[in-house]
Amino acid sequence: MTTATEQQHMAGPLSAAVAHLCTRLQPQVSARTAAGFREVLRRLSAPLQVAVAGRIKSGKSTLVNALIGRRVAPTDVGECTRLVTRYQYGTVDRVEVVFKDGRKQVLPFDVGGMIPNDLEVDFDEVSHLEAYLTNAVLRDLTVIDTPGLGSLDAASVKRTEELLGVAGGSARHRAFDGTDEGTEGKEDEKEDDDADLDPTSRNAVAGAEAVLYVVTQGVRADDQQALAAFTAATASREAGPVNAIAALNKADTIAPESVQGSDGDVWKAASLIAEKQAATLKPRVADVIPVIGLLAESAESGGFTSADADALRQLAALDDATWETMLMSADIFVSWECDVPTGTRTRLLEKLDLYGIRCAVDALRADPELTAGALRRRLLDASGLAKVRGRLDAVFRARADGIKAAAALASVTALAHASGDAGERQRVHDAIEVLLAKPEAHQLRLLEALTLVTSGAVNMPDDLAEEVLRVGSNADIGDQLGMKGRPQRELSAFALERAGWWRSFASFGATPAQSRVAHVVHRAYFLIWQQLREQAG
Ligand SMILES: Nc1nc2c(ncn2[C@@H]2O[C@H](COP(=O)(O)OP(=O)(O)O)[C@@H](O)[C@H]2O)c(=O)[nH]1
Ligand SMILES: [Mg+2]
Repeated sequence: MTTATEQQHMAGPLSAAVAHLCTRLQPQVSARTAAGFREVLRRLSAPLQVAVAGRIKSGKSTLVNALIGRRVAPTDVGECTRLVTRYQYGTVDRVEVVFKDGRKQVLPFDVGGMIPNDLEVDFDEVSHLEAYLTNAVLRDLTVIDTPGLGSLDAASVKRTEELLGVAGGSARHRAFDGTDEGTEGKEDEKEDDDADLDPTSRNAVAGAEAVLYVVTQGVRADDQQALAAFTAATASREAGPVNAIAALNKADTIAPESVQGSDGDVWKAASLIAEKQAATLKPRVADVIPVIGLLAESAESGGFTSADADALRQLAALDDATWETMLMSADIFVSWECDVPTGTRTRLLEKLDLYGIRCAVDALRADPELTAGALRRRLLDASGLAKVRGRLDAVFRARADGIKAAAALASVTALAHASGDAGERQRVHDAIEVLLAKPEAHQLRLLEALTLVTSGAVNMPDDLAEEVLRVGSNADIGDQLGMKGRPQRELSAFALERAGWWRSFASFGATPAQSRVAHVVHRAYFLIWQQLREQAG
């Protein structure tokens, strides 16, 4: 199983420290646990795994195509939309079907360069698809397309849950507290002691490390259910504002007149709805970003052609009355008497939908000289994709090291738990404690404390929870202290003051669970203070 991604370096010092721990522990644990550690090591050196999750038909695959910059994921119906597909970097474009028994079979792309919509294999035997693409975006991000939790098809839901590590994956949550209650996973123990991973262990290491939730405006009952199920599932793991962001997709389909304060503007309406959703999802998701996945896909993946631009130019020449009538609905747009062939109009609708078509024609009317390339860039701007990319960079890429290291440590603990050997469990626990006591690994403890608080596992008064969130989810000291741009001396004094406050809170007035978090926050402030002092020379 050698892939190009394996040669990649660790995301950073935290990942390297956890990798070192795995390597050191390997000779001291059972063959089965050691096999799990090998898998953890492999994952540590691979790019961050981001799952795109959400209700079926929310536009997940469309967004995946937009992000990768290539129309490769099948959208709408078809067998493959019911499968988990992992898009990762490779030196040659290739798709593999991975069967449940571990067998693999190379799958040709279809004529359009997409993953074929229907597999000519026994669908029930299929575990998932692996797509290797040469796209640069995938060098430090593996994107995982999921069928969606709101799907009515039980098998698709199961596949998604397995990927996210929901099924039986709760052991990961105990990563740092070292408590010892779970015994799940025992049923697999009687099997032979070969190096293969049992399902429990596989589950413990297989989950995605970060999540992009895709939501849409129309919140139906099953939509909310899917989100609730998903949030519950990920809350018991490491998901939190550090590794979960949300996109409000299909912003173009929002009727602005139904949103108070939108002034009839689609983007304003979308932003207002996104804000509301952010309040609902808070604090698990830091931000909800409106986006038009379809426009982004067409503009980014070569779907929008110069022939499309020519057709739009023709439409831009229509008189206002005709044009406004045609834009009233998709049906009218296609059926209205007009020189642009019906087939061409249908194609434009598929690629841009009415909102995108209106955008393009407005742009062409304002500037008839606009080239096809410039028009494509306008559409990309109108899609809002840049903001999603920016957030992915800020939230995931920049913190890949901490996220990956935390997920790996959680897996290591889960593996030791699943072994059912108390001695082994203790050895692993002790080794993790030694690692976490080092100042350079404190970031990991802080991430865990943050997750405990934001998931509600440890209750904190709102203002304190917000402070933990601020300190734990920012990389820059100014941001951590909420005092960006202030003089060093002020930062230093504040860090010291808060360090003292959290220490006394840990000793007096806190519950035992709060106290554990408080100690971590105290130390975080102390380390910040120390760092500021070193910087000051
Ligand atoms: N109007 C509009 N349609 C979209 C948008 N994003 C996706 N779609 C359409 O929604 C349908 C479902 O998209 P798909 O990506 O297959 O959803 P998935 O099931 O979540 O993967 C497809 O017909 C897409 O073209 C969008 O931003 N605007
Ligand atoms: Mg899909």
